[in-house]
Parts: sequence; C-alpha cells; structure tokens
Amino acid sequence: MKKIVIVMPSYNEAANIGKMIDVLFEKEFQKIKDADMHLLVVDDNSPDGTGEVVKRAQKKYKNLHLLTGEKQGLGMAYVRGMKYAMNTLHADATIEMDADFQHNPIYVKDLVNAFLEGADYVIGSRYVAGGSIPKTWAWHRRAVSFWGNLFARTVLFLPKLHDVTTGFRLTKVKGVLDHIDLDHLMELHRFAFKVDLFYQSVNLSKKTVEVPIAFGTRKEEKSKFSLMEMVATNKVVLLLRLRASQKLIKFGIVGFIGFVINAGALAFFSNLRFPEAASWALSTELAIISNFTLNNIWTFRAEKIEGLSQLIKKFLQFNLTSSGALVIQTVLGALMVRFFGDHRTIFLLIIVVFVVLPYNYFMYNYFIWKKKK
Ligand SMILES: Nc1nc2c(ncn2[C@@H]2O[C@H](COP(=O)(O)OP(=O)(O)OP(=O)(O)O)[C@@H](O)[C@H]2O)c(=O)[nH]1
Ligand SMILES: [Mg+2]
Repeated sequence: MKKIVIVMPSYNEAANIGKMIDVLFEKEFQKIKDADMHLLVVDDNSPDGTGEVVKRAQKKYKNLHLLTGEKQGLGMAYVRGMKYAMNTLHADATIEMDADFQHNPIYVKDLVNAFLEGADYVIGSRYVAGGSIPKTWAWHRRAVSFWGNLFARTVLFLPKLHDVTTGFRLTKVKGVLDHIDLDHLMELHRFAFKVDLFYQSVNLSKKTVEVPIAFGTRKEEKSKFSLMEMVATNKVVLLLRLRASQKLIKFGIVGFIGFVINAGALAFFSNLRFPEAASWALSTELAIISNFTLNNIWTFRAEKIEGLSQLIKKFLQFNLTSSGALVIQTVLGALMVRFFGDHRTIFLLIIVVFVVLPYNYFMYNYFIWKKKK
C-alpha cells in the first residue's frame, strides 16, 4: 500500500489544528481505503501552543507526526517537513496543505485518487471547472490572483495547467520530489517558493493532473496577503523563465562559435590547398568537436558527461546526431530547390532555424545530455 504524508506547516494555529487533525483522521482518512495516510505537522514552536495540541492528539492517532523547529518562514518549514516525510517516514507521496481550513480536507481523497490512478503530480486547482476562489475576496485580491496566475502561466509557457500558484497539491516522491534540490529553492522564507517548486515538479513529472478545489477563506486571525508576496512571486516567475531560457541561449552561442570555426577552418585548409572534400570534412569535424566540448562544459553543465569511456561513447553519438542534421539539411534543401526554385540562401536559413536547430536541441536534451533521473 502506498504511504502518503500530508505535510502541514503551522504557526499559531492552535484554534484550527485540533479540529483539522480530527476531521482528517475521523472523517477524511476513513474514506481512503487504498493508501496508508499520515499527517505531519511542522510547527515552528508557535507561542500559542499549537504544538501542545498536536502532542495531545498524538496519543489518539498513531499516524500523526510532529516536527518542531525555529521559525524560518513557510518554505523552510515545508522543506524540513518534506525531507522528514521522504527520509524518515519513507513516504511514496507528500501533500502540501495549510492548517487554516483554506484547503478543505474533503479534497484530500481527490488528490490521493489521482495519484493512485497514476499521476506523479496532482494540483488542487482553483481555476478549472468546479474550482473557485472565495466569493468574499475583495475585487483587488481576486484580480491579483487571477492575473498573477495568468502571467505565470504565460511566462512559464504552461497553457495546459490552470493554477500555477495553488498551495494544495500532491507530489510523488520517486522521480519528482527526490530529484528537487529543496534547500536551494528560491524565496524559501515566503509563499513565492511554491512557484519554483511547482515549475520543477511539473518538469519532472510524467503525468500532471488537476483536480478542482474551492479555495476557502481564513477562519481565524487575519490575512497576511501582501504586496511583497506578489512582487516576490512575479520575481520567481521571471527568474524561472530566465533559467529555462539560459540553456537555449547558451546552445545558440555555442552553435554560432561552431559556425565561425567551421567557416574559418574551411578557408584555412582551402588556402593550404587541401583536397576539397578533406577541407570540408576536417573543418566540419573541428566544429563538431568545439560544439560537443562547449555544450558539455557550459550549456549542459548540470548533465556533464564525464569519464573517458562515456565521453567517447557520447562523442560518437554526437557525431551521429550531427550527421543526421546534415542528411536532413541536404534532403530538405534539395527538395525545396527542386519544387520552389533557386533561393538557396533563404531555404538554408529556413531549414536551419526551423528544422536543424530544433532537431539538435531536442537530440541534445533527450539523448546526448539526458537529465540524470
Ligand atoms: N511552520 C510554519 N508554518 C507557517 C509559517 N507561516 C505560515 N505557516 C503556516 O502555513 C499555512 C499557510 O499560511 P497562511 O498564513 O495561512 O498563508 P496564506 O494562506 O497565504 O495567507 P492567509 O490569507 O493569511 O491565510 C498555515 O497553515 C500557517 O499556519 C511559518 O513560518 N512556519
Ligand atoms: Mg491561509
């Protein structure tokens, strides 16, 4: 049976936590027969005695766990909790959930069911049919949530997912959560870290599913929603975009250097009166060596190939990939000239930009410098 741990940070939630624990264990967990459900409360020594409430409840529920520590912000609490869930409790999946009933416990079973049906990442989504944000929210808060979400989806190019900033979600451990460098997420002291975690999880997950949730209003205390949170979230979105584009930019620069080497060497060998075919072959191979080396130590630094035998194997593969590009370029070029006439330069440009570069980028990412899973 799969073990699922709800990681629930709490700070001054004494008014909510007791009821939350009871509702989960007495009601919601009872509805889930096919998973071993646990709750881990990560309390940062709340002065209002939240931790004491949990400790008392632990006598009643054996699957209730408590992790205490210094207050270092929401992200840090989640990171500590998720590590504990993975390393100590050996969870198969974790659920992020708030203690203040804004995340209605009735949706836990929907998240769990989607996971049991094969999803690696399940998002509790407010912006799909059946989901909603609180009717009581002021118009400006609704607008910020809606537009902020649309902005993040657009910039991160996630047209299929509707709620990028939700805090209620389930993550499979193997292959997703255990592949994320939790300690180095951005903005760990505030809510914005959730977007970084989201983007990395989506990229690692083979199957991401959205289930609708109606997001609730806070029952106790007043809201901490602020302009700073909004700015931080947008900053994370832009930095994530930059980080994702970085590879593409480096790939372009390396390709350009390769082109310069190719052209320079070709002129050099021709001047030395090398046989024509030898000049082309030599200069092309020099460009291939340069591309392979620079991509390995720079563009794909995170997936760097090391060790002589691996380097040789991958270099041969890289040559094969490059030959593939040459074949594509030759065949397409010849066909275009045949059917559309004598516009070689334009055709070359079209083929390189729209076919050869995407082909290379794809092959590099998925075959040569495949992400270490
Ligand atoms: N352990 C820990 N928990 C925290 C911390 N900050 C917030 N929490 C908890 O994280 C959850 C979400 O925090 P909230 O303060 O409700 O944040 P929010 O929902 O964005 O904002 P509100 O509208 O104020 O509810 C709640 O269960 C909090 O008790 C923290 O620094 N440490
Ligand atoms: Mg809240």
